[in-house]
Amino acid sequence: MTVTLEKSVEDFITTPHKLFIDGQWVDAASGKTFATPNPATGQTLAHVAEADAEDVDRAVRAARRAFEQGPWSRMTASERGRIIWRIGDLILEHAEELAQLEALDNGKPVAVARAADVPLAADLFHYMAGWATKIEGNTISLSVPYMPGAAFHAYTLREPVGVVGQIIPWNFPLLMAAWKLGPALATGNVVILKPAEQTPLSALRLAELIAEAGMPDGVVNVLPGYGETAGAALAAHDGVDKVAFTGSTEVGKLIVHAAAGNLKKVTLELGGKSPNVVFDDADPDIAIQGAANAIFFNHGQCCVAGSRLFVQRDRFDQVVEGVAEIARGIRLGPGMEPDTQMGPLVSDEQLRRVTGYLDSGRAEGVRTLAGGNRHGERGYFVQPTVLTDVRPEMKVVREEIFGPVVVASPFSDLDEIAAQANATDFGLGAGIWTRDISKAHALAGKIRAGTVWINCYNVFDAALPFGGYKQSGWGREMGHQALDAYTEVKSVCTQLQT
Ligand code: TXE
Repeated sequence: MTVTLEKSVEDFITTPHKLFIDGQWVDAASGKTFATPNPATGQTLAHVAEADAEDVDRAVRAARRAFEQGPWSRMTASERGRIIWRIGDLILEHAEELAQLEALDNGKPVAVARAADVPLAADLFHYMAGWATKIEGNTISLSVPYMPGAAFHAYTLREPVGVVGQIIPWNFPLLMAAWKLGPALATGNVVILKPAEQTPLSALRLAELIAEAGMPDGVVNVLPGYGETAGAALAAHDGVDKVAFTGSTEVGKLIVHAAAGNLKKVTLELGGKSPNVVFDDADPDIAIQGAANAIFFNHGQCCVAGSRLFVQRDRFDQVVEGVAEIARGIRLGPGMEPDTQMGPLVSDEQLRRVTGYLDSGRAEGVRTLAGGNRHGERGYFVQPTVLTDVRPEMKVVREEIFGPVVVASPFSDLDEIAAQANATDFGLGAGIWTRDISKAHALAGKIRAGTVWINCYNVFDAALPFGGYKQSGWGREMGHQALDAYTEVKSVCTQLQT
């Protein structure tokens, strides 16, 4: 049985998909389009206009006009906040349609998109709408040593950075668009958003909703296209003041190089190899379910996936076997089937990448407790996989796999596990499972990662900052911390003539 496709989804998929520039739907300057496949079947779902450097240039000019001369630049903060709030409302009004688009284009189960992606995206806009009226500077008292007796009135202003390029990945297409757009708009910036080439559809539908919410032309521009062309042009463009990127660490480094031309501001949310630590005093049932959820949620295609499972020695066999049992029982299928628990990976490329890691693990001598192979021959499915007998130098232990594959190792005590947890180039997330609060917080303090979950995992909230230490990135998304990356601080200093 398949979920009945909403009429609006059918209509949307079959209409031509163009670029959204300056409030208009336009063809790519080159006239080119690209196909976005349904990962459950490998068949083409839709053709989408393919942006290139020339389109990026057009969008940057439109965004600059909107920033400097358009109604957006004259709007009060509360008017801006109301539009952003309305975007959140429209996402909820079209929740089923957006969930189905995500399931079709990305492959995730529609139930997951309904429960997580869509409401989280709406929440993000609602949360950020509230911040629009709360962007404040400070007053500062000065005591300038070489100007004795002089009196000053000094204050800071928080101003938008300007034209922002945002490049997002395919694992949570709508939600990543929300994470990026929300804080940028709340602080008065204008945006050129490039969705991932694998999953452009929900961002295009979001652009329609943003226009319906009353957003002035040119404030949000959406340019589907490839990374090496449209993405690279956006990251390098001299008319762009800031670039915000979520994706691989490898491309993150290219973004930094590209941004150096005009020293645009850069924020990065990159890969991870997050440790998930189960102590022997943890409730085993809760920890087993938690460890499985940490790696298998979204098919392991989460930058924060709990992909390195560490279990204290006495409980190792029990916990790891428990996770393997869950893995063996997960129902794989197309995202649009209601009882699917895990869908396909997003693309043929990801299928090859993940199965390549499984081959490399086998060649290096790992033991496969569950899964270990591609599932079926149609679509991009991979079996949920649990690997043991791993060594720190193995590729499957060091590198981000970005699929439903966890490597499990035993540990003895807190000092040992802190060192093991930190033995990675990444620092995005971590999990700790224990009933001992002192131990939990002691370890939380030692782990070099942007988020530490205790007795839970994959808990996201618009108010909770998210981002990486080390090679997992620069800056934070969500929470009020996200606003810092989208504002410049201006100091204004007046000498009082008294
Ligand atoms: O990522 P890319 P890919 C990791 C994960 C995955 C691997 C490869 O390990 O297996 O990356 O995935 C755009 N200039 N993550 O190849 O290439 C691209 O079009 C500017 C972790 O899909 O980094 C897309 O919009 N932009 C991650 C975005 O970058 C470029 C989420 C991400 O694509 C570009 C996704 C370039 N030169 C993958 N090249 C996370 N942190 O959540 C590509 N892009």
